[in-house]
Amino acid sequence: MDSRLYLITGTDFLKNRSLLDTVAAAIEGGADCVQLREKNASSRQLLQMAIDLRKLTAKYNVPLIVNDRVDIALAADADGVHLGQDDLPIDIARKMLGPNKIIGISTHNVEEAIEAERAGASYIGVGPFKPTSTKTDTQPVVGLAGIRQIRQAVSLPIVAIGGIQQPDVSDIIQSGANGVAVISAIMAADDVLAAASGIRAAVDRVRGGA
Ligand code: 3NM
Repeated sequence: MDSRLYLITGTDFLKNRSLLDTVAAAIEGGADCVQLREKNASSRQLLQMAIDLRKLTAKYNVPLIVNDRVDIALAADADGVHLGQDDLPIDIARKMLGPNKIIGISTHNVEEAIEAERAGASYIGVGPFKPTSTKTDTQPVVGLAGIRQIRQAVSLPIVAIGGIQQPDVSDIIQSGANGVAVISAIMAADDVLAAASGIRAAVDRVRGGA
């Protein structure tokens, strides 16, 4: 699961536009993976959003990942789940989802990254890259040095996350991350398509043609 621009939803940031239109514009701009993450939604609301996003992402052939909720991922036939360190363990999620689904996990240091690889994660999130107000209970900032250390410790795809804006992207990819995950840089942008294509182009400039 080698994503270059991994979009995470955040309906709190939407300004008078729909989630589906916003995600579609981000995909048009170059997002190649979408994660449904809505901490304040009920199970029923999450399920509906997952079903709607499944239809949209299928049209673009982009994977859909559900944050935390293996049940919602299964019910909506999403491509996988993204787990936090306090969510279900990877081996249990794997049993529930079967061999072909994507399982990502948030990691914050070398030890967690090595354990994720041992447990069979498909990719790891590494963060927070910078301070962010989007998530309140973050771990200490990892910065470029943290990304480099984790890159040396594991061969899993790395998606950097946390406070990332377009000017950060080049250094992040040069430090060994495969891609970047963003919420506010895209969800809160005035021009979603332009924001996404700017970030995606910055990844592609370091990694080479997509
Ligand atoms: N996880 P934004 S930081 C969801 O460090 C999330 O694991 C993080 O939002 C981690 O792009 C974060 O708006 C928030 O900063 C990312």
